[in-house]
Amino acid sequence: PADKMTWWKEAKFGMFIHWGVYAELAGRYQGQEVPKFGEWIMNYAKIPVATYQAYAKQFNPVKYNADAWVKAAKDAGMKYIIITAKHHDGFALFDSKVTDWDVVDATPYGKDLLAQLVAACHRHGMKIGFYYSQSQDWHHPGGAAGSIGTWDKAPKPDTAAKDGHWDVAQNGDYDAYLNKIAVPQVKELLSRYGNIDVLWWDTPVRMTPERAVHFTELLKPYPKLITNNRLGGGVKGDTETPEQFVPATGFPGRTWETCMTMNDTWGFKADDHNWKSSSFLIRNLIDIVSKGGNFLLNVGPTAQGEMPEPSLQRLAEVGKWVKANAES
Ligand code: JFZ
Repeated sequence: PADKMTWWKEAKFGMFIHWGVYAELAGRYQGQEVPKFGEWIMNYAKIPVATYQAYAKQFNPVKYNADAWVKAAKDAGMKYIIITAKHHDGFALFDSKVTDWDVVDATPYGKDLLAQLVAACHRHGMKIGFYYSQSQDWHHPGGAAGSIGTWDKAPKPDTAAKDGHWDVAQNGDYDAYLNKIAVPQVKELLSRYGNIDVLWWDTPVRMTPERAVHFTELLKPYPKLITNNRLGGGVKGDTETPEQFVPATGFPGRTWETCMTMNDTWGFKADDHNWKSSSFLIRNLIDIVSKGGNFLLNVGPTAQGEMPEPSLQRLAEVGKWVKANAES
């Protein structure tokens, strides 16, 4: 329906959450800090699938409290949350029936993390969306087997890797991966938890119109679902997604959302202390909203299930400003 964007445009401010097994590594591998994004550590450090998988046995976020997360977002003035249901490492934060590479089957924690967050959002009137990495999956065979992929051009010479994969376990057929993992998982995500407001695709590598249609078919029963522009295969989606910057003039006539991290990583890194100031984040929010966009601000929780203290502090400070200046 034409008015499905109404709540989204009024929302203006949302929380991005990048969370998964990479939080257990916290940006370090074999005693070394691995540069750049924490959620990319498996790829950057060329960690074999089996080695990475073993970290899940330690992933036990017993301090996770979905109500507390929703409250932190709400107090910041945020109206929606987008959480990584599955990032590029292929690890599902929900109880997927098509793989054991998920929080219920592969970790001592053993409970569906998304179910708790969706329930808390529904309880507190917070909109909820799922980020889903449809094209990149470094765990499931075929999901990393890029021959024309653009995300990894530096394979290790001593493995069977082509660009895009570094472990023979990642060999396989991309279409088989899409059919066996990605498409069924998106179906699970949309059908299982009651109303889901947003589906946030990412890195549309090797997506063609023929492949994308398998996903767009799944969305048809959910006419109010909002999707971003990163499915690929020529699918426009509902929102533009400038990343880490505010477009000078916005995107006149289009709905758009700047996503940004508070430091230099999306997933938790113990060694990233390069936090943006609260006043910067507030000015950024004003800048974006004045140009008609939304601000999706990221938090990367720890493997114990807590939001880092510097993130909570910034959320509280931004919320104080919102409460005093921007809420009627
Ligand atoms: C992607 C992911 O690879 C990353 O881990 C994170 O989830 C982020 C939100 O999205 O990274 C991107 C995607 C798009 C651009 C840059 C990084 N871009 O358009 O410049």
